[in-house]
Amino acid sequence: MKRRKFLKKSSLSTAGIISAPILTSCKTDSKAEVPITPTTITKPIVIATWNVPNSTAEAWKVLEKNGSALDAVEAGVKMEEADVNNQSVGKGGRPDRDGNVTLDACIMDQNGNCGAVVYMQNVTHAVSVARKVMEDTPHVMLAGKSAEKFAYEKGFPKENLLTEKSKAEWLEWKKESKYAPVINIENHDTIGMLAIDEKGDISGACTTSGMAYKMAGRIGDSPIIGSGLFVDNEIGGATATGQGEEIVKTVGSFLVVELMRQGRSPQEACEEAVNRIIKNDPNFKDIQVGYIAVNKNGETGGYCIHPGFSYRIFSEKGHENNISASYLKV
Ligand code: SD4
Repeated sequence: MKRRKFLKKSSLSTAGIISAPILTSCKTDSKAEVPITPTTITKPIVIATWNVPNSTAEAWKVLEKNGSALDAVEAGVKMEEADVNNQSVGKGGRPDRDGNVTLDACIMDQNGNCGAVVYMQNVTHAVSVARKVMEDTPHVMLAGKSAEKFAYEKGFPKENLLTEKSKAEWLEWKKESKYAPVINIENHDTIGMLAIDEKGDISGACTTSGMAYKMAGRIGDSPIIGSGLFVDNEIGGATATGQGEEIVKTVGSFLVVELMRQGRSPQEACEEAVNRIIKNDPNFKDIQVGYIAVNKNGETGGYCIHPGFSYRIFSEKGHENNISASYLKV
C-alpha cells in the first residue's frame, strides 16, 4: 500500500469513521480461516503476539481449570522462553553484538503489581524471575548481574543460552557488523501475552532477548511497564512487539489501555498507538511495531506498521479452536 493510502486508512479508522470491528478483515493463517468477530469472544481468553500455538494452549490449560490469569500468562510465555527455535526469546535467543544473550521480561497482575528483569544473562525463564521480583521483593525491576544473582538465590539454574545456531548466525553477522533490524525476522518473535481468567481478572507478561545484535546493555520496551506491557483490571491490557525504542518513546501499551479507557475499541486503540509512532518518525517504513489488546469484555484488537505480524487468540465461546490471525494493514 502507498503511504498516503495507508495514512488515510489509519486516520479514518482513528476518527471512528470505520466503526465496524476491523478485526473482521483480519487475514487468518491457513490453519484457521475463521473471521474474528470480537463481540462473540468472552472470558476466559488469552491473546499473544505472533503465532505461538504452544504458548496459548499452555496458558489455556491453566485458564480452563479456573486458574489465574497470572499463572496462565507465566506458563504460556515460558513455552517460548524454553523453545530454542524461537530466536527472539529466552534460550536460543539471538545475542547482542558482543555475543551475549541478554533477556528482558516483565509481568503484571490484576492488582497493578508488576515485576521485571532487564539485561539478565544465563537464566532461561526471565518471566518467572520477574514474577519473583514482583512477589518476593519490595522492588519492580532488577538488572543484569544482580537480577541473575537473585535468580540463583531463588533456585533458577544457570544455563548457557547461546545455541550453536544463534552463535553461528552472530559470527556471520560480525563479518559486516551492520546493525539493521530486520522486519518480521521470522514468524516467531518477542512474546507478549494477555489473559482474562474465569473470575474476570486480567494479567499480562512480556519476554524477549531483545533486538538481535543490539549494543551491549541495550534494553528495549519489553520489560518496561507501560511500554511493552500494561494491564488495568478496570479496562483491559495491551502488549507490544517490534522496535522497542519506538514503543518506549510513545509509552505504547499504556497508551493503548488509556485510549480504551476513553472509549476506543481495542482495535482502534492499537491503531492510534501505531499512528503516534509513524507521525513522529519519518523513517517508519524501516521499522516494525505491533500491538495487541484486549478489553474487559473480551474484545480484542491488533495492529502493526508492516504486514507480517500475527497474533493468536484462544478462547472458548465462539471459538472452539485456536485461531491464529494476522492483521495486515496493506
Ligand atoms: C525489543 N520489542 O527489545 C523488543 C524486540 C521485539 O520482536 O519485539 N522483537 O525492542
